[in-house]
Amino acid sequence: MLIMTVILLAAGLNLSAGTVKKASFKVNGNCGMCKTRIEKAAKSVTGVTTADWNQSTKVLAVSYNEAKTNSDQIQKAIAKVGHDTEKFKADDKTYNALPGCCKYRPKAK
Ligand SMILES: [Cu+2]
Repeated sequence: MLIMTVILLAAGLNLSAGTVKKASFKVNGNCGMCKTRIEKAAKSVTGVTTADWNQSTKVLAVSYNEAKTNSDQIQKAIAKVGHDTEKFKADDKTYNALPGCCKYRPKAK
């Protein structure tokens, strides 16, 4: 009986531990400050273990615990700090508050 309980417990723990998933998607930005901001926002999401934004390709590579978060949640967190991603746009107010060097959208005439 005790052994059964231990086995069930172990199986349960295994499920909740989840598996690590990797994803990469485009995130708009310009400079080193953007890189810091983007990676910080991604890593602030619970379950994200690594985040690396490539300044020349604009691609963010992340790895995260599938049981805790997903690609959409990470992209939303990044849009929230002012950076447009493949699926989510930053709101204009947040975007306009970014430092000049970080403004990646084409200027409206
Ligand atoms: Cu920047």
